[in-house]
Amino acid sequence: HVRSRRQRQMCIRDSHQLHRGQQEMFRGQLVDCHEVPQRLDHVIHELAKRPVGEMLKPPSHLDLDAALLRVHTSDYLSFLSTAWTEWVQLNPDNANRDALPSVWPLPGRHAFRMDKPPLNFAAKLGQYAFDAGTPLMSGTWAAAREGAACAVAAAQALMDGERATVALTRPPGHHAGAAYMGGYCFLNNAAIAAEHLKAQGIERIAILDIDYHHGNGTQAIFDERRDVYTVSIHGDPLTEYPFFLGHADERGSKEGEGYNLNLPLPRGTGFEDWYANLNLALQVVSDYAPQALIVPLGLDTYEGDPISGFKLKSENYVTVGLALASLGLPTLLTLEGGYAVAEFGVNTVNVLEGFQSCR
Ligand code: SP5
Ligand code: ZN
Repeated sequence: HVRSRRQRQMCIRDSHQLHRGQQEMFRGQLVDCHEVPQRLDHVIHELAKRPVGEMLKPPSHLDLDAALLRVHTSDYLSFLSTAWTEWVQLNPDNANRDALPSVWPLPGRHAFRMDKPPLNFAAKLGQYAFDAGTPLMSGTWAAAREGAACAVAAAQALMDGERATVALTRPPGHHAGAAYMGGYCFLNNAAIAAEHLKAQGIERIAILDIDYHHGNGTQAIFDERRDVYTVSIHGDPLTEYPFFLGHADERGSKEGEGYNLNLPLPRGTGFEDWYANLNLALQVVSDYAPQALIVPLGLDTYEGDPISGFKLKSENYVTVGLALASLGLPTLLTLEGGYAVAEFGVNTVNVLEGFQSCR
């Protein structure tokens, strides 16, 4: 069990720079990637000005493969580990192009054979990616692994008594499922952190996802579980990405029934309504009485976000951080979306400062 809390916060940073996609497919056009390395550079720059805790790198002795296998399937991990090599083997010119899928089996629909996994790499990409907006390039696997290592290290630091830890993850993770990538995500860092806590003996964990987009991967991973309560506040999937999951009537399945909560809100929602929903979510989390809280933190709820539709202002994020801290739980944050690049650092550190101001 988690030992005595220190009133400290620790940030763990990755070598995210290795992942830099060029373009993503959007409505028939390739457009410049929104999920760019400069995002995290702004956070690191802002943390240098307004430090909230130690900046550490994940230790090299972690058993990362074991941690990844608690969440992801071995066939998906082996796909990711060889994806770039296989992409270039398809055509040597691919060395200059990001890998994006262009054909999908629509799993769950009749007629498509899911029992004959294709050997062709372009088909494999479609088997493991749910959109064409998530470019995979030469450094993606290394960066995603390092990000996941940060999540594990942040979880371990909670076990060792930190009050709060932040895994400065890039690429993000909450759209990634046990066996799929998408939404700029490859490895589900929040789920990996949760499973590490579980493996260390923590019995009840709440995951409160406040990215603009529904945390479909995290919800799916814990759908049938009651030991990890998943909650997400997000743009209504009737109109907002990822569209095919995130409705209010999804309450969890089997053993997990009643242990998922979705709070979809209309595009255009401002801070007052959003914050009322945050407080509702916090009450639900508090009633569950978890031993730890994991927050997939997206800053794409910001009014200036180029691909999202909520209207939060920079100063609101201080209030958000304070509200998260008010639960008094050991808390781990992972970085998710947020595409107003210049403001991403300030908004992120506002959350962390708000959190720290809670006594
Ligand atoms: C982690 C995360 O926040 N993932 C979000 C993935 C959203 N992908 C779809 C984005 C659609 C981009 N729309 C571009 C509009 C340009 N005017
Ligand atoms: Zn998002």
